[in-house]
Amino acid sequence: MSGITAVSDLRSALLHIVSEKGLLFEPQDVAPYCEDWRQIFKGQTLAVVRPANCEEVASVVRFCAERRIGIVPQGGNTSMLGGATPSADGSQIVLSLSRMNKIRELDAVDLTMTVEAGVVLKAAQDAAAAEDCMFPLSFGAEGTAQIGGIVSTNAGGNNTVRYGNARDLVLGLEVVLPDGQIWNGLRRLRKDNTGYCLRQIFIGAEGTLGIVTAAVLKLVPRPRDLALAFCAVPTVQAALDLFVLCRRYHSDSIQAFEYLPGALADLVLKHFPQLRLPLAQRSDHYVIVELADASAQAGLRDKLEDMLAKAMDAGLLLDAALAGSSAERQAVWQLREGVSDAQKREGAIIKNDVSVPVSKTPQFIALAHEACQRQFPGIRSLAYGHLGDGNIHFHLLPAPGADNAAFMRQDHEIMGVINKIVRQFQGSFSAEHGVGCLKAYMMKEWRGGAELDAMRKIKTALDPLGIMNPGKVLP
Ligand code: 2HG
Ligand code: ZN
Repeated sequence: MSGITAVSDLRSALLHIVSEKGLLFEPQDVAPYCEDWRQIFKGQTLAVVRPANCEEVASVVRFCAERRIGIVPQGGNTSMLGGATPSADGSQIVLSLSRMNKIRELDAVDLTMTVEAGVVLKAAQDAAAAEDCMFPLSFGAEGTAQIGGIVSTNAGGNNTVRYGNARDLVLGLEVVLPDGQIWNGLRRLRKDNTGYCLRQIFIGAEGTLGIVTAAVLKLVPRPRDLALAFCAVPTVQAALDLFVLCRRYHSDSIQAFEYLPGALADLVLKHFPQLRLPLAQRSDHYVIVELADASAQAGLRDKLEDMLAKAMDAGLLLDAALAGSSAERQAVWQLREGVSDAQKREGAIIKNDVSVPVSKTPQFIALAHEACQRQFPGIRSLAYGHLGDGNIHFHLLPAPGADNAAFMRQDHEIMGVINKIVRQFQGSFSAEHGVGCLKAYMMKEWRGGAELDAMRKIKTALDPLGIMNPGKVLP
């Protein structure tokens, strides 16, 4: 059989499973699914398959297992690491979950919500809010990222400091296994000690062990009182000390504690001139602190003001602006969440999403800045992120006037410099974005020996044919 006939046979077989609405193969239709949003990975695909339900996903998987075709699951395509991009040889299919976007159930007593994989995070948040609840996961790409991808990368974000990451917010899963069996683990139990905790194997597996088609998410009561301050602080150490102070007085209320260097705020304001710095004076270091409470009478604004006064007395604070309305609060979050897009507009960028023990963040940031300048003079380094989780996004931009392509070719070398320091603090090279294909080569060095061996055994046991998101996570 010729290659062309084989491909058209395959497409008609897939068409039989998912019908016309569920199959794309024209170059202009599949193009958006073949490139990541950062535009650093470009693949090709046999077809983009968009099943309407779990049974269709299972049939597609069974079909691909029979023919040994690699399957690349894809949600909102917001992976930072090429985790959802097909390979360049065009031998794989992209399995998009975006048509599976139903909210199946929401129970305000159980504080649970059962959603399909293609539900966009923002839609899940809105559905929870409509029932006076909150789904607390929140990050810049929430208008695009989908639950399946979020679960599969164990996404974190701005509220992890209080509510944990995806792993902590999932009670149950529905997964199509690599042999096409459907595992219905959509239990919404707070306690369930029946053997291995299977769902946790799929959370963060980036689609290499099976396809998450639905999840039971944990909700919390919707906060009725919120207080947010945008603060200027003298140093990163002061930012950390402010976090510790805040935790001492308000450990139950801290919902977000974010660090932003002045240079990064400048960059966001450069690319989004409609945004405003909430303070009269520029600073080299900013912190966003947000408190939240389910009670409308929690008096959080006064509490936050008191705490900031203490911080000022202790020399930890230069200035602070408290959001006086929800519009002011949103404006601060727009500034924070504009960071990824502003960096993309700026041009080439090498990203490190690392974590170290919270106490070590100032030291880590200082050492990493120094090492970068020493080894790549003129390079621009920007460290920011979820200080309350010890999760720092340490990003590198080329020196002004440098050649972008040549800079990007140095990515392994540059990431190596940062990661050497991360190791000094027993940190992780991936805190919340996953491994994808971009960082799979690091797994051997960081998770070698018994740990990688166990991971490989799990992979081989569940996916002996190696058809699930090949080339991702494991080297
Ligand atoms: C954030 O914290 C996200 O804003 C994205 O994790 C970070 O653009 C990035 O790499
Ligand atoms: Zn982040």
